[in-house]
Amino acid sequence: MNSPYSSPASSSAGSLSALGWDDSFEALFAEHAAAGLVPARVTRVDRGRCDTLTASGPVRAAGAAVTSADPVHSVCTGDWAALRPGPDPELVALLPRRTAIVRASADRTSHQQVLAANVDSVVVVVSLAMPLNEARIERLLALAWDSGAKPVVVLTKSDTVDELGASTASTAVAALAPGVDVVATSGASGAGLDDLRTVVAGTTVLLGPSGAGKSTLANALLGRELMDTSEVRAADGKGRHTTAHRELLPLPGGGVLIDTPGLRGIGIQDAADGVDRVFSDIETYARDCAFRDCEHRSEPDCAVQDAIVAGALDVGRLDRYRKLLRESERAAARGDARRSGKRSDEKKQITRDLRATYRFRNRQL
Ligand SMILES: Nc1nc2c(ncn2[C@@H]2O[C@H](COP(=O)(O)OP(=O)(O)OP(=O)(O)O)[C@@H](O)[C@H]2O)c(=O)[nH]1
Ligand SMILES: [Mg+2]
Ligand SMILES: [Zn+2]
Repeated sequence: MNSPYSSPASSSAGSLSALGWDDSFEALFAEHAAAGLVPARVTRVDRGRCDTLTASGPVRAAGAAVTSADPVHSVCTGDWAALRPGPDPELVALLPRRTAIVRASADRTSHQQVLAANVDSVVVVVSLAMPLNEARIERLLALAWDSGAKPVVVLTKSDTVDELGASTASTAVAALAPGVDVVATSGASGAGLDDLRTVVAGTTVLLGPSGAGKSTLANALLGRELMDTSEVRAADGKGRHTTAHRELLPLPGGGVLIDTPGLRGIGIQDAADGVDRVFSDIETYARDCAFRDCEHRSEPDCAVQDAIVAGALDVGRLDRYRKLLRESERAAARGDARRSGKRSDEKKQITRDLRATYRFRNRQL
């Protein structure tokens, strides 16, 4: 990979704000500043070492002090950290995360994994060259909503379908994503990139399966070939997991982009709020059901079943909603059981993280 950091930072406050630093982070940092530490945004974590960007340029630092047995409390791409400068730079603390994209870890234990921290926009990347996978899009949107960031769906590879194909896919995806912008782009031709730039801001993360075109889109937005890409497999159109690390890269017009490795499975953690946002169309119908606790199965005067009969709602979507809610509830129960057996200082940390998240959400409402 080429170095994305060809020009050293000039004025420190200016360069930090292009990376997402603001007054509220500054206030949280006061204690660290008084201790002689400097703010650093984590761009990549690799076996305990962290690449960061600071006001005076890139710094590679030790991350042992910000790595914990529970992955949710370990340093992650997008974190703001307090860095002790010097010949052996070290990250000594993490600022509370404003948003965090958290999935259930792949092994389905009660552990969770943070995919990216302090994200403002989550781009769910969907390839137009592959059949639509509704369940995957809904899962990614649930993670995105639950993080507190703004979700956007990008349909990539628009050059591989005709106009009718693109508009049919857009309509189908819009029905899965109430309240979410859906933008068609082509990393190959550059089509749609300006539309995308108008709907994302700040820190933007690209999420999606391998081969969807995340890194190609990243390069198009960066205006440089910074991320490696490779052909999908001819046999089944799946990607080759080319991107192996989450990587934060500054965008030319300000703001930053986080490219991520292709997601294999997307386990939902305790994300009931996010799930409800994704399926807000069903929630809206449900308000007109005769019974407040209607399960939308065979109850009389069920507005959700009426919508299915009228062709306004796909029965598959109702099934997927139920499945995600169940998964979220099970994850919540596992998390409760695990947490109740943990040391109290860790509980306090979790509460602090949640409080920070909810403060941000309330500000957004
Ligand atoms: N025709 C066309 N091909 C594209 C477009 N975007 C990506 N591709 C191709 O799709 C393949 C996969 O693209 P990548 O950008 O590597 O996909 P990725 O999502 O980063 O995949 P992983 O890193 O494995 O997760 C490459 O061969 C790209 O050239 C596009 O807009 N149009
Ligand atoms: Mg990639
Ligand atoms: Zn009902």
